[in-house]
Amino acid sequence: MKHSDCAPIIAYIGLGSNLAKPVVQIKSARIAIASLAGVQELAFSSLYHSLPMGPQDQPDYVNAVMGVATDLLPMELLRSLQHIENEHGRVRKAERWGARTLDLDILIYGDQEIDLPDLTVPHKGLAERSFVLYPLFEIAPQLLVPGKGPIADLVAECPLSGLRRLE
Ligand code: ROI
Repeated sequence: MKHSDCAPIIAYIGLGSNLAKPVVQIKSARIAIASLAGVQELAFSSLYHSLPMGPQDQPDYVNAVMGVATDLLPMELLRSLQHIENEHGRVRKAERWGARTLDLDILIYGDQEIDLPDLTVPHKGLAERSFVLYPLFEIAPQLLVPGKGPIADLVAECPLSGLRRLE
């Protein structure tokens, strides 16, 4: 759906997977996101290998960040991303921070700070998560993270914690 006559918003989406061939999941999700009506891909980071944050008895992750221009409202974008997660066999388990085939998070939505029951933007864990910050910095080195400041400053304060680029 297109909202009013507003210019498209630049948004950044975090992608993560640690089940069922994570690289395949991430590449397939990229195509699905770019195919959404009202979403246009602007940039896609390298793929990164990362150690699990949270419970350690789960496989390592593959992470990436995608930049898009979108006409979708934040909740429309969220619902579309959740639909793609479900199509990729995502099963929501009771365990917090467990393994997942595909996780799609809205990291940034223009310059907006959003605090809704189902959606917090910028993403809550952004500043502490190397697997989000470094790929985001790769594709948007000049970004100002709403409420938090320049991405370069956040990266400088965030240890790599085992993150490495794939390929
Ligand atoms: N850990 C890593 N390395 N990458 C993720 O994408 C990721 N996603 C999560 C939790 C379970 C917090 N840990 C993660 O949701």
